[in-house]
Amino acid sequence: MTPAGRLITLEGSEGCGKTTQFRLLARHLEEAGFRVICVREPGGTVVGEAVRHLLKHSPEGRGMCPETELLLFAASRAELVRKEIAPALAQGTWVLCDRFLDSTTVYQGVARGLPAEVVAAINAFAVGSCRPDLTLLFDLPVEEALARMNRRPASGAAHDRMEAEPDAFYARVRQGYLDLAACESDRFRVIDAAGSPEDVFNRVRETVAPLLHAAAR
Ligand code: T5A
Repeated sequence: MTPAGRLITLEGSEGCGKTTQFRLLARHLEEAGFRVICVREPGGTVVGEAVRHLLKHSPEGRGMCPETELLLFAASRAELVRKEIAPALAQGTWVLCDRFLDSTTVYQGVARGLPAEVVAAINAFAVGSCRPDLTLLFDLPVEEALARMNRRPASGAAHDRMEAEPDAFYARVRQGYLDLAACESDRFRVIDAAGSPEDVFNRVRETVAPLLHAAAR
């Protein structure tokens, strides 16, 4: 029987550098001999990319209510799990996912203030039995993360709907993640995201080493 793959999710506030680390980690896993697919949320499927556009960029998405936002993120995730993540894991492929259900717990639950039990129930419906084996939380002070976001190359510099919140929103996101990581410390590893991309990746490499060694045995 093919050993199941592993699902590693990367989380953190905007500008924390997780997408940069996501690419470095994918290369590291491939060099270590693992089959890997990389997906992102919202998105990663035809339906999911259309939902992403509506959530982030489309003028029609402006002013949507938090409940709608929650359901759209969950819809994108339900599609991604069934079309990409679960089939890949079943074939022994490792899956790296740039954001997953913890983003909803923190952004829509903690930061937008939707009831935690509703968010948990919708998350559970969206993912079924598909849960991350490991979640890397990239933690950075809000001011530094926003400064990185503002230094992005011109092509990506325009702020989308989700990036136009007041600083207090991102402070709630940061604290929400740290609280969640403390509650689910078996699954979460908090990575200090300060320093150069290489410095941060050295921390990532050390953090994932036990999972890689266990899988290679
Ligand atoms: N969302 C998502 C919800 O509200 N609920 C949900 O359920 C889900 C799934 C997604 C948005 O949707 C929200 C959260 C988000 O608002 P997205 O476009 O996918 O939006 O954006 P983010 O995931 O937020 O990603 P970003 O690209 O904004 O930030 P990253 O991935 O944290 O950072 P990265 O790697 O792109 O780096 C940002 C900039 O910093 C530089 C990079 O070169 C880049 O310019 N950088 C560094 N600079 C200095 N030192 C380092 N170590 C650096 N690392 C990267």
